[in-house]
Amino acid sequence: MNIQWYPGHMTKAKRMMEENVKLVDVVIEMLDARVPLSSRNPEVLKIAKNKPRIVILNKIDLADEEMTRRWAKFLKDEGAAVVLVNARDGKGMNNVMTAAKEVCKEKIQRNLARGIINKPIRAMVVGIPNVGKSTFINKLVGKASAKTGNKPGVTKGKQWIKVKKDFELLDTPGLLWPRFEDQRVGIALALIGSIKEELLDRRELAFKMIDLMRTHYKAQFLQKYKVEDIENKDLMEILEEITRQRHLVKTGNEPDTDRMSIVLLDEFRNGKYGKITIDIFDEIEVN
Ligand SMILES: Nc1nc2c(ncn2[C@@H]2O[C@H](COP(=O)(O)OP(=O)(O)O)[C@@H](O)[C@H]2O)c(=O)[nH]1
Ligand SMILES: [Mg+2]
Repeated sequence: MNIQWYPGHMTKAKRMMEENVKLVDVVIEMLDARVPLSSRNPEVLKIAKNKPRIVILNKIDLADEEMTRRWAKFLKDEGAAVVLVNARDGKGMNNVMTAAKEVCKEKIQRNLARGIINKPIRAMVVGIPNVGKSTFINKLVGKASAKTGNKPGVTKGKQWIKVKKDFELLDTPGLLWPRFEDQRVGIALALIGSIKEELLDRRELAFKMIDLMRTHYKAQFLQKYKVEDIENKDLMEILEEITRQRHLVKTGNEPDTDRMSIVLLDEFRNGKYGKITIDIFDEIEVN
């Protein structure tokens, strides 16, 4: 977290990943299920061009289930194996190994045909900051893991973690930079806390949040804040109204909408509105 990305960082991260990808059989791309598209870095598709890919939609406990289902289908149709997980409590983690074996089926068969047995599948995890890479690796590895260290034929300095006798993971995940070019993506990533929100106007984030909720998660929002005729009000009006409901006022009895914006973001990030997906499937143009 809190990495400032400069062009130099991106070049270095990309080069490192290109090196590491050569060492693995499968690339595990981690996305946040609330923002499957926004948390994606299209470079992965180029870097992992010829490798089997597993897409992990993580944090499913926070995302809208119907949306997650639709994104999963979309990603599958693109050619990846897709696994839905909650890396924090371990839900879905069992399916990761199955998916790895499935996408590496040909390789395993080729090895067998050549008489190569017991050669572990090797994988690496990649993703932008805060999608849950470390949590996922820790959960996958568990306590039984042992670092295998350097072995002959392995690039010096690379550490492999033995997950199972036939599955090894590169111990450091590949860190990808978020996409900054697209304003929509920037807002989505700031909402989930993946990029510094100071980079953006908090009020703008609050507006986005309110607009998303009144359009797609109205009941969940109205459970917390009572706003009459929410569809027909403008966003500033709604923000002021809920600020008053929260009794956040400045001197002169002015609603302190700046503070309310922070409250709103905190509540969202702490799951106070229930399961919410920010990347709405039908609304986003996929590139
Ligand atoms: N609710 C929820 N939180 C998660 C999940 N996976 C990770 N987190 C949280 O997300 C934050 C970032 O996770 P981390 O593993 O450090 O992300 P990394 O930057 O990609 O390594 C931490 O606070 C984790 O506890 C999940 O499946 N559900
Ligand atoms: Mg980490």
